[in-house]
Amino acid sequence: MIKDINSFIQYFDGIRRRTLNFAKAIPEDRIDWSPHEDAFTCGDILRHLAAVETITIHTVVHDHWQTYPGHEKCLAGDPEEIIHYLETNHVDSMGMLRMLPDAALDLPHPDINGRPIKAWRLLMSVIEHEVHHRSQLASYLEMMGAEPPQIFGLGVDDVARLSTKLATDHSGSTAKDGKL
Ligand code: NI
Repeated sequence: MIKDINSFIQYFDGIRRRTLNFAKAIPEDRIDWSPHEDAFTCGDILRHLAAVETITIHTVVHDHWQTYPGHEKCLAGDPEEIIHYLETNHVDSMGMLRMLPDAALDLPHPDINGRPIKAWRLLMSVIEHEVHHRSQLASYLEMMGAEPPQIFGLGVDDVARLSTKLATDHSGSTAKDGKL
């Protein structure tokens, strides 16, 4: 459970920074690429993230939903514009959110189906939504033959090597201390 607004904003800032790393990995001439004609393009995915952030944070701040602003190319077309669009939407949304007291996290608001949901859960749904679409973008990058970034700068080989080192260090120290 999220207990204060600033912790959420810091958490979301990290999530968004990593989303932008994926956005920057899209080759410039593939921004309108999609795996089939009914699917989101890369650009659509990124504009959709900005749209969902905007309307959900608006709901948490103002207790009612705005109309979905769309994800069409006319909103931001080339990669640089799209990144700017995401960044400015995020700054505006987090600016509004920062005005709320921490106690607002426990207040109920309507979810997108009109059922009550606490603000902190609505905020976490923005994160889950973003991670879902970031993974979609990673799949797109693989499909088009581009290299998706490592999420925390680590490949699976690094995780295996580092975890082995920590596991070994840990077993050494517990044996020395005589504790489990
Ligand atoms: Ni979505």
